[in-house]
Amino acid sequence: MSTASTGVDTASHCPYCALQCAMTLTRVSTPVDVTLSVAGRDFPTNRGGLCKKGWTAAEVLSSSDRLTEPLLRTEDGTFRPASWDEALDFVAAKVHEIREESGPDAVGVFGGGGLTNEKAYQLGKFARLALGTSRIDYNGRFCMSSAAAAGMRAFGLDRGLPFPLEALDDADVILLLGTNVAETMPPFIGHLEGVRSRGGLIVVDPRRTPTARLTDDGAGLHVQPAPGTDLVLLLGLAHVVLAEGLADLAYLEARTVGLEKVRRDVAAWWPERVQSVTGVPVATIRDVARRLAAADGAYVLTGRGVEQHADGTDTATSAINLALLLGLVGSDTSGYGTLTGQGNGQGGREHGQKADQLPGYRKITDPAAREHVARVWGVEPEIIPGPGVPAVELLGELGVPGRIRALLVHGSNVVISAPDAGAVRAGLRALDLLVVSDFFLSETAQEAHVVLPVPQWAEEEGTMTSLEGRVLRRRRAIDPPPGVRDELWILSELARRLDAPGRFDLDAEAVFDELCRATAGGPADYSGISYPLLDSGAAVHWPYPTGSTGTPRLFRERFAHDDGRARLVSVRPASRPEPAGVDGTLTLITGRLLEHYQSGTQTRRVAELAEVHPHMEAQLHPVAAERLGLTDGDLAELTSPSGTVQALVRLSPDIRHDTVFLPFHYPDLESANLVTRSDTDPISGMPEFKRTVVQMRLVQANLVEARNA
Ligand SMILES: Nc1nc2c(c(=O)[nH]1)N[C@H]1C(S)=C(S)[C@@H](COP(=O)(O)OP(=O)(O)OC[C@H]3O[C@@H](n4cnc5c(=O)[nH]c(N)nc54)[C@H](O)[C@@H]3O)O[C@H]1N2
Ligand SMILES: Nc1nc2c(c(=O)[nH]1)N[C@H]1C(S)=C(S)[C@@H](COP(=O)(O)OP(=O)(O)OC[C@H]3O[C@@H](n4cnc5c(=O)[nH]c(N)nc54)[C@H](O)[C@@H]3O)O[C@H]1N2
Ligand code: SF4
Ligand SMILES: [Mo]
Repeated sequence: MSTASTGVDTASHCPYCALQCAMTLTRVSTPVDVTLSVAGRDFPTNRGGLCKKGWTAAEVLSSSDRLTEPLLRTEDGTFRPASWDEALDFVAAKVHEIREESGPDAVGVFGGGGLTNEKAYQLGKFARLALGTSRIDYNGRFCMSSAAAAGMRAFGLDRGLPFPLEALDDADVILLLGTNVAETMPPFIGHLEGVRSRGGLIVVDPRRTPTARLTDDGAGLHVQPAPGTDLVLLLGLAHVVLAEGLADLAYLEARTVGLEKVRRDVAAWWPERVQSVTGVPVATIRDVARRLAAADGAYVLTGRGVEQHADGTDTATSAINLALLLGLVGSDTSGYGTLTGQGNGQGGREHGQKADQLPGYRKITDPAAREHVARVWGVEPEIIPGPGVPAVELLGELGVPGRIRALLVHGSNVVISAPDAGAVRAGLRALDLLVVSDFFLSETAQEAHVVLPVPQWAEEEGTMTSLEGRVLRRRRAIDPPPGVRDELWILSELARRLDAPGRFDLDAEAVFDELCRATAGGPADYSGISYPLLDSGAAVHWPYPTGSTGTPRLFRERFAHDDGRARLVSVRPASRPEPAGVDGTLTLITGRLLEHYQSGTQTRRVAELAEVHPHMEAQLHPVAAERLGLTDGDLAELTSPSGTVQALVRLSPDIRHDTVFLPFHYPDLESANLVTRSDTDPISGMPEFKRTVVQMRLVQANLVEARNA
């Protein structure tokens, strides 16, 4: 492990989202300590820009409540500090006992899309070899799973953006479906300036978000459908494209299969019918379809707003179908993509922390994949377990007799971020062993029997794969606090104590080299990549087989299916539960605020970010508020069959009358996931985060005034 030296600038990337803005980290030494300062660094994605979270990221390193020693739960329910040996011996003994009594699947692993490629890879290997469990999945299931499943079935490959972000600069039309990039990836909007100047930005969101407002003054169009109706809207757009002869028939003939079935599906969705379901006017539906078809360069991009639904895979599929009908995918000037969310949401879904997956985006059920990976791991293929279950199902098995008795969590705060969070917390409490590795006592760590303190982003080496499939170096710029140990070390020490077969290297570069070998020949092939290549500054986009120069643009000549063709997949709207609006109910949608990241473990600890929205606020239209007898500043509660959550009422004309919005970044009574349900998409396992029917009622009038008085 190298020791950071004073006065040296380190080139790295932001710890948070998948835009992975480039940063320069500079060590600042004072008589009492050494800290880092952050500056934006010129890079094709962020062009020197950072958002507030990036600017303040270094503060989280020196936060006073960093964990610096392992914690063990005592008989009376509190924590006491322990040595690493004691903590790891305890975990290994308990895991061993549970495995002996209940079999290897009684021990589960929950990973995260924020982990480096090296850690994600090692976690998957650890689960299969050291624990022998099939029960591993990760928070990317809550994030990218629907778009990934849709991409796999349409193109045979899932890379969020199959083109570099800079390509958007020259677009004439960009259709943004369910994403609020102005708050979730602020420097991204630099890439929308060109399309706005040409009047071609189209934003589809039930809320008039800061992103939707970028369409004002002739820059484009904001389309405001009822939540959860995007599938129908997209069928309507495809209907107009086919009915008006706007489809690229030569492209469809040469590069796709499945047109006839999709033609039949969309025939039933004429614009008037689509308007009655979505609320989007017929003229707008026709206008959007015609603009997309007429553009020289057109892009269709999806975000969580359309993907986090029980029909998220089909909705993403219908966005892909639209892009294929228009001949956009694989062109040099147009495209389709999904905006990956977490810092390593892309790499995190390639290297084996997913229940059904081996490194290189290989299928765990594929005998050839098992054979290849087993060879790299130095084991027999038979000892690699089969597929496990997706995240929500895995969390549903916690503490259930005959199912999961122990869980290891690396890089997720499920007590806040999983759907039906009350039930998840109860599941964690029913476990015989919960081990959480984190750098803070997150709400999930608070439930643990053992907490293991790990370094943060600027204290360790590794790689991340950004939203454009570009592999980036994360570099160590400062030493971690004494007492913390990195996850490669933790996994290696546990593997040793559990007598695991195979090697568990401590050094990130050695793990990366092994990862590259494990991915050779797989869909996400990293075999030609190395730390020296990344350190040279080369733009490295996977697939990057040995001897190649990488693939900034995918699908130019062929798609990844055996016949080289993309699939138009037939999708039909399922019959859905009654929409909100009856009996005074509202549709709750959940999402993000600019200032907070995910479960808020990190950003709630930065004063400058926390003070902007100290409490959860429910965005509500004045018309809905009047109907419910609520006004601005009231404390209200929202209730669903899952539970109840409290929020301050914030009146806003920027949301539909039938809809209420909550951010999910807060703990305790303000945790939005207390009311979301654990229903999932049958294909991807994605929870329905963006469509919960709720009742809303007053708890206390004028709380804000009362607080300020
Ligand atoms: N500030 C901040 N930035 C982040 C994150 C963060 O936590 N905070 N997290 C990162 C991660 S992991 C992710 S996944 C991304 C997510 O990035 P986004 O997808 O941009 O984020 P969300 O706020 O979840 O949802 C986007 C929009 O979807 C809309 N929406 C809700 N329901 C529907 C619907 O039915 N149809 C349509 N068309 N729209 C709908 C919401 O109103 C919201 O404005 O952000 C990344 N960046
Ligand atoms: N209602 C609702 N719920 C949602 C969503 C929504 O839109 N609405 N969005 C979903 C989405 S898209 C996502 S991605 C999830 C994210 O939700 P979570 O999975 O909870 O993500 P984070 O808050 O990033 O949690 C990361 C935790 O790991 C810690 N951590 C960070 N880096 C590391 C590391 O390298 N190692 C270890 N061991 N720990 C680390 C952090 O301190 C934090 O406690 O939330 C999902 N939940
Ligand atoms: S946009 Fe994302 S990567 Fe860039 S500074 Fe903000 S949080 Fe970090
Ligand atoms: Mo995400």
